[in-house]
Amino acid sequence: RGSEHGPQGPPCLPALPLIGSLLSLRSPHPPHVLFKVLQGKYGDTYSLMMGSHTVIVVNQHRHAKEVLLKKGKMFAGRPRTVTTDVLTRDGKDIAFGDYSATWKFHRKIVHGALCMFGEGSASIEKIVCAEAQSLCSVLSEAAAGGLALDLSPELTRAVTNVICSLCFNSSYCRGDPEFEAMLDYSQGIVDTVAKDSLVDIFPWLQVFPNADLRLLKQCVSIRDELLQKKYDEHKANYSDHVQRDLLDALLRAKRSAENNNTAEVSAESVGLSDDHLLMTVGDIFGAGVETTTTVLKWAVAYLIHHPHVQRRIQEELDSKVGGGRWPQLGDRGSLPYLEATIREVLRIRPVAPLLIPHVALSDTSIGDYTVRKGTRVIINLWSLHHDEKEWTNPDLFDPGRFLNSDGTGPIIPSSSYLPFGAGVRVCLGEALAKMELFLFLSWILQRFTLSVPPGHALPSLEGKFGVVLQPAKYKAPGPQAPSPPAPVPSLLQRACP
Ligand code: HEM
Ligand code: PLO
Repeated sequence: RGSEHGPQGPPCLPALPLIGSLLSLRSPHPPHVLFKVLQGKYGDTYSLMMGSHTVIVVNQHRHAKEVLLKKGKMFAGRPRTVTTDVLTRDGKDIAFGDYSATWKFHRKIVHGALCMFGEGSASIEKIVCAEAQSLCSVLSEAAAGGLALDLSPELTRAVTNVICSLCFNSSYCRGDPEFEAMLDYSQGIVDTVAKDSLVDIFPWLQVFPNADLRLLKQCVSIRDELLQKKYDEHKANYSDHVQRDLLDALLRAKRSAENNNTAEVSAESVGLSDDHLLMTVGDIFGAGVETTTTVLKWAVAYLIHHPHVQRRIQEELDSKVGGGRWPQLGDRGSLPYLEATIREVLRIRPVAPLLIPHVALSDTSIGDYTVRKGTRVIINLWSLHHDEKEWTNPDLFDPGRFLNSDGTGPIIPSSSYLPFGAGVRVCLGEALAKMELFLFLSWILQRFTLSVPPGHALPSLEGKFGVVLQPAKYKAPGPQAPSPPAPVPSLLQRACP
C-alpha cells in the first residue's frame, strides 16, 4: 500500500508475513470464482499477497482495458514461476516469456508463418476441411452402427492434426501411439502448470519432494523428446527454397541470422537458439491443441443441454448452405446464429479465465491506484464475462444476446468481453481458432444431431480450473452402471449433402 499521505495502491486483502494472503484464499471455489466473490467485499480492483509478491486482481472491464490496451506495453511483462520455467526452459517461449526483443521477434515469425497459410494450396481452410471430412466420416460410421461414440478424442485428433500440419507438416492416424502419448503428457502439463500451485507461490518448496512438480517434469521431458524429434527431422530435410510449416519458418530465420553472423550478433544472442525455437513451436503446438479442443468440448456440452439452440443452427445451415455441399469459410457471414453461439460459448466458459498473469514493467497506475514496478496483475475474465451490470442473467447460456435485434447479424453487446485478451499480449491464434471453431461446428451440425444416449446424465457444465478451463470429465450416471458408459453424445445422422 502507499504511505499514509502518498499515493494509494488498491485495497489489500489481509496478509501475514511469509504466507501473504493465503488464509483469505482458502475456499471451495476455483480462483476465478473466488476472485469474483471477493469483489463484493474489496471492490472491483484489489490486491493480495502471494508469498512475497503483490498481485493486483482486476474484475472490471475499464481497468482491464487500461492494463491491456491503454498501458499495454507497461503491463506486458510475465512473472517467472517454477512451473512455467520447467515448461519453457526459463521463459524461452512466447506465452510465458518476459517482454523482450526475443519475445517480439518470435511473435513476428509466428504471425508471419500463420499468415502465409492464409492462401495457397495448403491454406488453413483446406487443412481444416480435410480434418473435418475425416472427423465426419468417423462420426458417420458410429451413427450408422447406432453406436454412442466418445467425441472427445475424435475432436482432439482433428484439432491436433490442424496444428500439426501448420507446425510440422504432419498428422496422426486414429490410434497412433505418438498421438496417445501426446494426449497423456499434455493433460499432465495442463493439470500441473501455472495454476498457482504452492511451488509457484513459495519457490523454496521445490527442494522438497513434490508430486505435482515431478509429474510436470516427467511430462515435459516426454514432450521435449517429441519436439526434438520433429526438430531433427526438419533440420535434416531443410531447404531454403521451400517453407513447409512453422518450424521451417523458424529455421529459416535462424539460418539467415547465422549467415549474417558478426562478432556481436549471433543467432543465440537474437534469441534464435535451439531452445528458443523448440519452446516457440512447443507453445503454438500446445496452445493449438488444448484451447480449440476445449472450446469444442464446451460447445458440444452446451448444445446437448440446449437442443433448441442446436436446432436453430441446423435450420440456419439448411437454409443458407443446404445439403448439397459442405460449409466453407465464405459462409461465415451468412450463419450469424452459429457465430453468436460460438461467441456465447467463449463468454460463458472462457478458455483462460485469468488470462496469463501480466507484470508491471515500471511504476505506473490503474485508475487512481498506484502500481509499483514488478507487481503482478491478474485480469479476471470470468468477472468481466459474468458482470451482472453488463450481461442480463450472465449464468444463462443464450446465444441470442450476441445477435442484433432482427437476428440478421452477430454483435458484441458489451465491452466487457475479451475471450482472447487484447493489446500487445493478445492471443496469437485468434484468427486460426475462430476459423477452426466455425468450420468444425458447421460441418458436424450440418450432418449430425448431438444428444446423450437415453438414460444417461447430461454432460457436466462445471469447469475444472487450470491453465485452461476444461469441462469436468463425464461421470457415470448411477452406481448400478456396470462400467462407466461412453462419455458421449449419441449421434443422429441428418440428411446428407
Ligand atoms: C495467449 C485465448 C487459441 C496461441 C492467449 C491469451 C488468451 C488466449 C486469453 C492470454 C492473453 C493475455 O495474457 O493477455 C485463446 C482462446 C483460444 C486460443 C480463447 C481458442 C478459442 C490459440 C491458438 C493458438 C494460440 C489456436 C496458436 C496458434 C497463443 C499464444 C499466446 C496466447 C502464443 C501468448 C501470447 C503472448 O503472451 O504474447 N490466448 N487462445 N491461442 N495464445 Fe491463445
Ligand atoms: C497446454 C499443454 C501443452 O502440453 C503445453 C502448453 C503450451 C502453451 C500453453 C498451453 C499448454 C495452454 C494454453 C496456453 C498456451 C499458451 C497460450 C494459451 C496457456 C500449457 C492461453 C490460453 O493463454
